Amino acid sequence: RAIGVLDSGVGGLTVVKELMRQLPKEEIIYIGDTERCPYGPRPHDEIEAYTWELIEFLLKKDVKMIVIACNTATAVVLKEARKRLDIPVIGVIDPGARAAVKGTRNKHIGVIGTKMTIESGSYEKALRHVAGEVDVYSLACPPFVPLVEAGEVSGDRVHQIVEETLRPLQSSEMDTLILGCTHYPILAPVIQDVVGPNVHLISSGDETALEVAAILDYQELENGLDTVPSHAFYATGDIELFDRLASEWLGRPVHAEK
Ligand code: DGN
Repeated sequence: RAIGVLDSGVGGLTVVKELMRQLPKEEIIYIGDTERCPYGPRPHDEIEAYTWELIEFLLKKDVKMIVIACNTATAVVLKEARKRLDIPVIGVIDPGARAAVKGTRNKHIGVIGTKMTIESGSYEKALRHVAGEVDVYSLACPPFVPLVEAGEVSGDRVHQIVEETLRPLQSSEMDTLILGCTHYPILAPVIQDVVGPNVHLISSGDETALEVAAILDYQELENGLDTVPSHAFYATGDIELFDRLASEWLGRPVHAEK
């Protein structure tokens, strides 16, 4: 049985990439709701309803575990999904917070994400839970997801938008910045350029994949793979655009189904 992964669009592929790297034997079924992306600015109830539709879709595919590879959906649905489903459900917020706490030296941590994620205060809660006293600087970055969904991730215009959006964090003392939206790692080179080399960027994919491996009790490969798992990708919007972005990001050809 496969691991089911969902996101509001292509952002969850940053988690998929880590899953493929750390758990190469596992088959993945991915659904990206590109048609209705972004979720971030939507009302709570709408995000909840849409996320449940994605979960139902994955359950019909008989997945053995669900990874909510979207911070926004994690903030809204994770708790309830854990209660209702009888398979493991993993979110990306706790893993992201853990990775940040491991990485920070001065305990000044920045968090960027969608409006919903930032307003939910989920990262503050998770960070304080793991680390006790920390200084947290949170900022919603609404322009970022549409850039990534459009495949516009480098160049002067993007640099300028990222710089303007991140300006409120300039005066902070953060040494670590959580990319609290799974779309943002795709913009990481530009974000790193803007915040400078002394700020350590955290993507939740790495730590999330570790958690998945622990739950599945995943055994490292000794002699490589006999058979390569066949992954399946689904998107609700433009398939050609999804295939292009997914193939580029994952470094292998992706042919999604509508
Ligand atoms: N990738 C989603 C997240 O991590 O929050 C957000 C994308 C969106 O719908 N705005």
